[in-house]
Amino acid sequence: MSNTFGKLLAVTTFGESHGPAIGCVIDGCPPGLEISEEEFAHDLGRRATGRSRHTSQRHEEDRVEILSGVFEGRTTGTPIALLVRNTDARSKDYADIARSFRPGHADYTYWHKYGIRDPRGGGRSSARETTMRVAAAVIARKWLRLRMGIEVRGCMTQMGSLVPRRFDWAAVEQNAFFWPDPDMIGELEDLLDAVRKDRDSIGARIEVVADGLPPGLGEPLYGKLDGDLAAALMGINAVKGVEIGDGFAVVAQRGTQHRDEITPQGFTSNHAGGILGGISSGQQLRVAIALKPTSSLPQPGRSIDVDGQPIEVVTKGRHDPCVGIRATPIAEAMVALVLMDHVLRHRAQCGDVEATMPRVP
Ligand code: EPS
Repeated sequence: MSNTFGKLLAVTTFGESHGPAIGCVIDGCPPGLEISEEEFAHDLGRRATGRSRHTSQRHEEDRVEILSGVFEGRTTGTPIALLVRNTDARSKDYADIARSFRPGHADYTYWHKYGIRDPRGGGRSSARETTMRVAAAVIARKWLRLRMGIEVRGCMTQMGSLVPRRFDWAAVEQNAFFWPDPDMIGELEDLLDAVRKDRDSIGARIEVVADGLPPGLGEPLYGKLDGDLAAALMGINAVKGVEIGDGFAVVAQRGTQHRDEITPQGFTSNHAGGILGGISSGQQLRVAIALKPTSSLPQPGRSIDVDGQPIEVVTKGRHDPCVGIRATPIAEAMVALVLMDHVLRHRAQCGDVEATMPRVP
């Protein structure tokens, strides 16, 4: 089973939602980066359950313990192991679905593939695993910021049919949805209250940008930056679509409209999303993901049990009416981890290449 991603910065996660703990091992982090357990709290809190009434009400402290790879507050270049203990699992909620399959959930395919599963909280398929991606990315984001001047940030840009009417980055961290239009928070709350009242769920779109990238990250064929970003983002639970730059809107565009013309003063537009031929152009990186509505629903749905008999499934427990609400820090994390991996890969092969042309701003 593939539980590791990245080449030179390789992150392996382990653990189940209702097991004693979840954790990760980060291999390849350069030595000398200052890091403390306290620095994980902010980003883990942004992703955590139970921090607003609009997400799952499971209350986890999500406190990171550093088990290895850090000495006297600095990374040593050896594997960094991080652990988060599970403290608020309520496994009895899952007793009824241990031998049946939630429609729209990985329960069904997992059972076909492995013939066994830990049904408690979704086991390994649970979004709880993303805690460790966000934890690993705390290190990647700090390294990218300090060593490269690269900043990664994201926000939600659609929930159901609601889209922001204006865009203010300063508003994003001020509300539970990571929403850039501060005047619309009431509308989002009303929508979610209605969805919850209907015992239903709803999808969302998240956008992530990265500023400060140098040109040259990524490779032309099998190591494309956009290919690795797409795989990393598609690897987040509930993601059904990934867009780079203008994404699927390119279908309706003309070449003269889509191409980003270059002048000595810089690019005149950014339809490509900062990647040309799999390699970063030095422009802002722009990606987006589509998250499906949560499949764990309190409303009965038709399914079968492990003997193939028809049944009605009702999911109990403390589920998110919109998994997209907690997906912004997760998407940022995956982008940061891919970028750090690619910076290290670029340094390894092309670190001594001297550009013979000026970089456009
Ligand atoms: C999840 C179902 C819920 C969420 C969980 C993700 O699990 P439980 O029924 O155990 O409360 O709370 O999210 C987390 C615990 C987390 O930290 O993200 C699922 O099915 O993916």
